[in-house]
Amino acid sequence: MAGREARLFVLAPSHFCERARWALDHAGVIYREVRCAPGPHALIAIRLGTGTALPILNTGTQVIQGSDRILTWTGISGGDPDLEGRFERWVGPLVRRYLYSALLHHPSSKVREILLDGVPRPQALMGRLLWPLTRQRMIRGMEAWADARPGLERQVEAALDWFDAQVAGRHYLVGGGFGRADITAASLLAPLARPAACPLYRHLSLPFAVEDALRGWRKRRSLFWVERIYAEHRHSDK
Ligand SMILES: N[C@@H](CCC(=O)N[C@@H](CS)C(=O)NCC(=O)O)C(=O)O
Repeated sequence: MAGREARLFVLAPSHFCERARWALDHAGVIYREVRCAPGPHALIAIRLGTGTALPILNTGTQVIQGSDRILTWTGISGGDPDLEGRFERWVGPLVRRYLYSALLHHPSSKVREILLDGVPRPQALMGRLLWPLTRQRMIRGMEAWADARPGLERQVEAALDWFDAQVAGRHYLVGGGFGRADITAASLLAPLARPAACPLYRHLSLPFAVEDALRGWRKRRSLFWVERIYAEHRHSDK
């Protein structure tokens, strides 16, 4: 990577992007975060990688797409492929779908502003113009329909029941030290726990019923664990 600046392409509030960002920070990688607007992000991702999903890390010599691959590239130990796979395929997408089923239908949610936070001005302008279309695509793509929310809430409860059991009596998920499984679980649950290190999640305005659910869940062992792991191990304000 000598002489070339690594760049991490993200969607600002994405928890998969936070997983990659945390891994890079923890591994001490020097990089610049490049925030993309939803909509225009697809062109950037296609140009760099395959498909439209972020995060993508461009090290200067390599392009690595996906938070799992980026974590692997950092070499951080303490992985648990089964648990991380469940987070990647089940818990992460479910948390996202649940929150977007509220945010994309709540006029004062500030979701568009949060998605455009820190995006360079010309691209943010394009993101704003394209927003009605992007919003529809997001709803369709994630099946984040407003009337799906109660069912999704029950599914999130079930996921938290499962993870409550995983963290019972444990400080870390693998062995006696902090590692990649902890980064995976904590980052993908961060939108529910809203730790201080993730200020964007605190700026969203959620409908009362969702705010109420989140308040109740914060007392759970799993989200308490997320808050603690963030407080003890997330030392960057990026
Ligand atoms: N498994 C992937 C998931 C990445 C992902 O779903 N990224 C979302 C943001 S949370 C995204 O870029 N969505 C827009 C798109 O796919 O076009 C990873 O770990 O990176």
